[in-house]
Amino acid sequence: MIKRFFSIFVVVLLVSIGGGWMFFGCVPDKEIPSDDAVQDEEDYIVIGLSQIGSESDWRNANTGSFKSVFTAENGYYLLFEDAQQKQENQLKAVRDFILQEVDYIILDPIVETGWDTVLMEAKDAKIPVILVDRQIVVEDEDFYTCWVGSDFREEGRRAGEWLEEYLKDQGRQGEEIRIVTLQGTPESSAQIGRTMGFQDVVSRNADWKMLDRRNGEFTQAKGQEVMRDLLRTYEDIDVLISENDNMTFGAIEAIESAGRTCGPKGDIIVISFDAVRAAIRYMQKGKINADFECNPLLGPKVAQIIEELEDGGHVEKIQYIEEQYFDASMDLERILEERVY
Ligand code: GZL
Repeated sequence: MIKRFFSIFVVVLLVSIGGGWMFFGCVPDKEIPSDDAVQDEEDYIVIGLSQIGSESDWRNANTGSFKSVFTAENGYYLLFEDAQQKQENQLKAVRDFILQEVDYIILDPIVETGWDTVLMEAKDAKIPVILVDRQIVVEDEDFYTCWVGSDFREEGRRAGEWLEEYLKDQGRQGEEIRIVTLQGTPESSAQIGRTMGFQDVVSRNADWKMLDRRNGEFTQAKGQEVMRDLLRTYEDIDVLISENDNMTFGAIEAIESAGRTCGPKGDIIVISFDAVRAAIRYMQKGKINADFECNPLLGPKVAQIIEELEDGGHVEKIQYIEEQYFDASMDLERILEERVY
């Protein structure tokens, strides 16, 4: 505890003396209570949060959800580390948190593998690890206390089932349907689950042809670049499956630059994932047919879990967050009014 208090004190001292350091990025992004708020670190539950990056609107909403909950006013001291989409930065962050003897580690693992050693170190240090959003594959499930997030495979299945119904309504049953997919970060559980879930439905539709699946890295720039190449490679694409909205935004730019059209009145059906506000606006403009929500607002649920653990309670190992989907037939203006991200 002394070591941790000293390190926290040093960080607060550095920030208060060398405020200018913040402008040069010398001090990592840490939620530091104001001086008068930092009485005794025992007053706070110290959280180390390793976040993947800031690659998408979804990710920023996810980060915002944690930062809005883990505040000094709510009794938390948050150490936040942005890994810039690199697993090695997450491994370093977790080890830093262990050295600082945080009370809890929250980890959003960029990919599913490569976590056993660092999680064993956290377990040896008796620091509970709560996994959020993406999932991992480890040799010992005791390496983490619980996981909170989305059922990615179910998201993919729902998208496939929606397309089945849509094609039926359009009178296109039995027609050959040529599909391409923009995938998210390879080996991330979001990519694996969405791809597998949609494939579950493809495999029962003999007329559906999956022409290609390419990595769009969950970013708008890569999504546009890859979609441009797919349009040059395949003449008559009927459906785009895009595993997050930011890739979809890039793909729509590529489709329109190629003189093609998309959405309910276009020649390419666009199905996306995340359902951020900007995507609902694209849907209002008639450019996206359907969007499958991936709820980023995990902060309150994780805080509830920590409170249960603080009270010595038991928590479920796997905790799915509620999700829905949206399509162009719905009252999108009302939906936009209700959505917070
Ligand atoms: C899914 C999350 C994915 C989002 C992308 O839970 O991990 O990462 O779908 C984000 O927008 O980049």
